[in-house]
Amino acid sequence: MENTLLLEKFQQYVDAENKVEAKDWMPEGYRKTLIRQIAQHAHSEIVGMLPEGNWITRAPSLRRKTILLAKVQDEAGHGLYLYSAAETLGVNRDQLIEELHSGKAKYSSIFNYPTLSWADIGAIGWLVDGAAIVNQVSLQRTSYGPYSRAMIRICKEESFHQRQGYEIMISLAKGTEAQKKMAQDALNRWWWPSLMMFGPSDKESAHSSQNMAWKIKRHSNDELRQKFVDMSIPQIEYLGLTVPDPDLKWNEARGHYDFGEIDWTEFNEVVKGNGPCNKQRVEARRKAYENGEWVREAAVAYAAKQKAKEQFQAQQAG
Ligand code: BYC
Repeated sequence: MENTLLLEKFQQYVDAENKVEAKDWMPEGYRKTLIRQIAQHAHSEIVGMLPEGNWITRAPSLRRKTILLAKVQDEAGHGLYLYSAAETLGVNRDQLIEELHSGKAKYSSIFNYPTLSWADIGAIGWLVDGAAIVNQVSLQRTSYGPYSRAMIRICKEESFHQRQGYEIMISLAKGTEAQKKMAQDALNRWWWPSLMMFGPSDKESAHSSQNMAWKIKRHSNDELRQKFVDMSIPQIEYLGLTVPDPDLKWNEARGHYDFGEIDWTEFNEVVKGNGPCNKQRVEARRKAYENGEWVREAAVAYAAKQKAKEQFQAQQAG
């Protein structure tokens, strides 16, 4: 049982908009939920490299290829900052990776859908990174210092990702009839899964109320989802594409778009591991990890050699 006084003091500290740092006292629940969320976020960045990585060899021009390569590489970097942020909470990175490979750890549902055409790369940059930014801009103000600082850095890169995706969509939507069709097909397939990225509705969200009280989350899942819809509709109109939602309409009284019901059965199935690509994604990560064994061994051996060399030099000097 945690000391009530400590809990109250912690709450006051967070309420005053102070950042919690790694060495500060924190409630066990705060630590646990942060490890859960940051690890899921790190895994999402790493697994998220796969659907786009699938198109690096087939990008339609050298310019598109170099941009896509840089973007996928950025996602790896985001994963690494986030694993480091999780480690500040006392968890071991190998354990987190093992949980991803065993299927125990979650990662964003969005990465369990296939990339069937080049237009999907545009739709991912525009919608998936776009949804991620809406969520992550809000997380820049999260109460845990290392997570908040990682988010500030990540958001800068994500906004470039979003623009390059939208630029692909503009080229396709303003291109030939066949290209416009590809763009519409990509929007049709990525729209609903992008809305699902924000998580279950506020009524169903298990962690929201405690996480909002601790200021880990600054806005609810539904608030952020609404923001994303409101932001995306004018962008879709500019492209001359159609939103795949017959119930979408502007609500003057609310000052927001109303939109149709998300298929929560599909969302739950994908989160449970039964989406179109879940097995293939985890398998690809597991294989990549096994193939990288020699690199890890070499890095550890090199670090040990350097340390021994430094010790020897220090002895000589002393
Ligand atoms: N998919 O109580 P809730 C990127 C889980 S990657 C799967 O609302 P919470 C990019 C949730 O974890 C960006 N699972 O939870 C990379 C919880 O499960 P557990 C990824 C989901 O934490 C490459 C349960 O459902 N962004 O940018 O309060 C290329 C109940 O949910 C999902 C992040 O990870 C989902 N969509 O809120 C391109 C953002 N939604 O642990 C782009 C950081 C929910 O109880 N994470 N679940 O078993 C968050 O902000 C929050 O964790 C969430 C969920 C809003 C996602």
